[in-house]
Amino acid sequence: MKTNLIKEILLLGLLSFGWSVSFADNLPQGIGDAVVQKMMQVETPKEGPAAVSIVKDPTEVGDPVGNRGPTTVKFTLEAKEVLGVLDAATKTTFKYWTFNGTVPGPMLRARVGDTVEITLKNNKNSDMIHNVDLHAVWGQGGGAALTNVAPGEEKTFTFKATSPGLFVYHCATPVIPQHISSGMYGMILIEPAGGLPKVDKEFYVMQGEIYTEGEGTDKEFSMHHMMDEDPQYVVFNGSAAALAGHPMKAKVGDNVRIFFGVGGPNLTSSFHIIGAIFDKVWHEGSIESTPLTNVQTTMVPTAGSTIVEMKLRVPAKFILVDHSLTRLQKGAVAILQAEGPDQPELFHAGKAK
Ligand SMILES: [Cu+2]
Repeated sequence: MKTNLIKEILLLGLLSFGWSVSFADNLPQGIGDAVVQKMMQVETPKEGPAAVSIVKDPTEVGDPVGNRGPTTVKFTLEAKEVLGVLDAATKTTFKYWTFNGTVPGPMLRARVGDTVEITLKNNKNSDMIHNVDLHAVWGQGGGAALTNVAPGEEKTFTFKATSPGLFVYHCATPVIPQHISSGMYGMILIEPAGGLPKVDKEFYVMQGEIYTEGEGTDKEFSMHHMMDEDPQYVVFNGSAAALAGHPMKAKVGDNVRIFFGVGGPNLTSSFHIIGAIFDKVWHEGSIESTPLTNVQTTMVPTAGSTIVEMKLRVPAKFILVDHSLTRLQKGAVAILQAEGPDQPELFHAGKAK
């Protein structure tokens, strides 16, 4: 956020367009290395005396359902209000409202035909009432009315997973966009019969925007900016540039699947990975549809999702962005790092051989 770091990431991203070079390794000797090193240093979340990291580890994707039949599955979510690190580079904090202490909340996985029992607890230290609306639900409010919980309370409801897909869940307590913006969103994957095909790596990334005011480093929620749909931060997994400092790692040749969703509450994402092409896109998380193939950028609406897959063909630090790139400067950036031998038949410096 308005830091040299973000500017440098943006610069590198643009360099990789304009000069047709990879993110760092093919930059002039020393420049790329220095920037990456700086990025690693600066973006390591520094937990202050009170603020904690709320960043969801993108490798925590839940347990695949595999080939089992329908059963009953039970999930417990806990609403927790925590002072979190909003931007580690500037030591900025924000009072997040979360499911289970992270943004996004946990990725839940069930199978079509499952009976799904959802328990929502509200931590006794909370100030607010919370609830949960899951878009995978056929039922009033997606469960919101049945899960209104005051601090210290818990409530349970049960639904039938009728429809496969990747669905957003979020708090739906008024002012609803404030609860979402403050971090109360996540996704539930309803897998089709037989489960999803195995891939080498799966990742879980969600975009959201945060509306803040205040001159110091302790930012407060801004109703004014939210009503204007004018976010000060746009983030992947809750915190500015957090996933740039902690790359998602894979190897050249790996088939990678990303579960990407938008919590919002207001912005549609133009999801793109700089230096890569999506082999397959299940648009809007519609798992049983025929995927789009060979896609550069895919639109993901607020409270919507996408599933993308690609084989990582070359070593690179691939940069995940919302290609409305001003939002990169507001914090929406992540790195998918593929390690392995160079593939000069696909990509190399200099003239064609
Ligand atoms: Cu809430």
